[in-house]
Amino acid sequence: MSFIPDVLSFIDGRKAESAQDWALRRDEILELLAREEYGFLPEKKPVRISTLGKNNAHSGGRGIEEKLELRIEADMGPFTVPVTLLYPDTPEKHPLFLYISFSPDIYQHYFPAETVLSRGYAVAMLHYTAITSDDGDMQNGLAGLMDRADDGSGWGKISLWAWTLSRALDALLLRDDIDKANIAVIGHSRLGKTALWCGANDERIRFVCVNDSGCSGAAMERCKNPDSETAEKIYRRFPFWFCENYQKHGFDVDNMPFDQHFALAACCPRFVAVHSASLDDWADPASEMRSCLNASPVWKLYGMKGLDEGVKGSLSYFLREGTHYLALADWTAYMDFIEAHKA
Ligand code: GTR
Repeated sequence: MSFIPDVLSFIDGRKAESAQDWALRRDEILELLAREEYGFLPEKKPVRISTLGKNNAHSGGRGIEEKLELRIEADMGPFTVPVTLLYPDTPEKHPLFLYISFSPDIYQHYFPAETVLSRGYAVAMLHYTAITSDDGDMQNGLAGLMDRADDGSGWGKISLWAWTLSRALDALLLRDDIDKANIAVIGHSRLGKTALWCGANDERIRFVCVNDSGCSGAAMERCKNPDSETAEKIYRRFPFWFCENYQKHGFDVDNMPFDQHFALAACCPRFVAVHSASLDDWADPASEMRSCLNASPVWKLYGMKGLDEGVKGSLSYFLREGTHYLALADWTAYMDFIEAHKA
């Protein structure tokens, strides 16, 4: 069993003992994860959003679908990203899911539109490769228009996708039909890693829904199931998801100054739901749960419950039967979690 870095211990050895201490320790953790794993997020940029079209009869008239265009003033010129906004055709403000999606189409197997609408939620969907391609082309899409540090700590693609979700939120929060206190972010697999990193950084997001995110997501990198993905394996196949500094850690996991429970803890004192699938050995459910347990002490500084005190904690873990997937059962459990902790 290798040494597990303590989420509460500052780099200088002091221990966070209060909510005030945690705010500082959280900054340290975000800096560490940015510099050593995902790469630093770009600075905030101005955005504008416009409506291109509207369908008032989504899901048999239950929902309204708006086709939006998010315009980001990137370092080297403007860039536009399509956003699909779906919301119930009812007068009250809607809690919002920021959903980073594998598909450009809102009609897709990972998204149960009618169920989500019937529970009163709005969903803003961004298609991840409309932001930048899922490969090592650092000139594609938005990536080609953003400055990037060349010292090994420049943003990887996960950081750029996560950052764009926050820019979409900048614009969406200006609408008066969104319940600003109840914003969630959700993503599956590589986009679960993205949702986690976005939620860790963006304090406007109250609920961080991390689906089957595995390696470099919710799963601890130390002591993994040998059949699962490790930092070394992921860096060999997908170096562009990360910053270059991550490579050295992949080959020396036992000595990394962090592990993935740091990313979960960085969401505290907000709310995190980690989901795994029982047959998803590659993501390693046991390591995803261990990470929740290791992050839990942080919530106690706020008088909140972590995972160790039951599923109604502010950090929750859910194991769905089945394979790697973002299922209706996952969405339902995320919405139950949100309803238990709504502002
Ligand atoms: C796999 C990758 C995982 C996971 C998955 C996905 O190939 O090894 O880390 O992200 O892709 O995103 O579907």
